[in-house]
Amino acid sequence: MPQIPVLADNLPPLFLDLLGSDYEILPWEVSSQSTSLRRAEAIITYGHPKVDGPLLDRAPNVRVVSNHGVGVDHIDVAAANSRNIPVGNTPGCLDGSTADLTFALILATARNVVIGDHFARSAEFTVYEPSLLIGKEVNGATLGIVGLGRIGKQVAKRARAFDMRVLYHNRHRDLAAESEYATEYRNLDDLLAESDFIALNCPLTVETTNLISTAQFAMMKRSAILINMARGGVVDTDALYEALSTGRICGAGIDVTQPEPLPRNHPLLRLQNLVITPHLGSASDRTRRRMIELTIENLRAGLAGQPLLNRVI
Ligand code: 8YV
Repeated sequence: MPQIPVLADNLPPLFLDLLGSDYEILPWEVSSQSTSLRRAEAIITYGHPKVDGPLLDRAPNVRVVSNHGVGVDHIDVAAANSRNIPVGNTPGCLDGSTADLTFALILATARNVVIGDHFARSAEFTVYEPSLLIGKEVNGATLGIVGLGRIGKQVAKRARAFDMRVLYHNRHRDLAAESEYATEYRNLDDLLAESDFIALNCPLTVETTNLISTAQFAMMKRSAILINMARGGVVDTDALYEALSTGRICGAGIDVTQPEPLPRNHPLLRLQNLVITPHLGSASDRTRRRMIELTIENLRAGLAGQPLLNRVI
């Protein structure tokens, strides 16, 4: 059987192992002269390489785009659908892992874990001093979740174990989730005003781009801590810098940025009241394996002309 040519970028050894020998992996070369694109029968997006209409026009044989991950803001899904190319993603398997990291950032930011780690290793730590690095208490505080989808619900579940009061904002109220996760619906402004911690767990869409900007920071408590596990584009980066550097809010924990990564000399990276991780939401061993498996299942189904396990519409 000849190998099926698949365009993909930088797949790790585990991905290549699980793919097996049925596929020829073509390098991510997408210029107008690209032979990879002309030959490819499928595309795997690993990381967030851009796939748009013009790229698909240069790839006449592609039958499926299989995305490793849930967020598909780097793929023009409408352009793919209009060319009858299904786009698959991997929802479900990364909710727990991403919710875990949401909590890691809540705790790290509130309780000075990173700054405390640096201090505890430094030459300055010579005497224990009880008034050192007093943080914000997480248990018993109010958490506002923006985006009570699969991941948001897992965050709500963890928050209950921390005895937190949980508010949420969604495009639509979700009465079933309100009773299952003991959450209370708020419009966005009220959620921002009432919450001690605000966790962004929504997708990046036209509606959520720069959802949190200067006006929204102005509504938050001065003691508030913002957590962004969604996409960098949900928060206006300049407004975030302004809010953190002027003390408009107390702190932020962010896993994603706009742009990503930030330029290495970006002033946000010098702020002590920011904890930042390099887009690690789903980066845990079991989850990553399952994401790869689902990406391959979608790929196989698409190539066979069968319905994808998870198709993005
Ligand atoms: C992945 C993600 O890191 O699922 C998502 O939307 O952002 C992450 O889980 C990413 O998609 C890697 O390909």
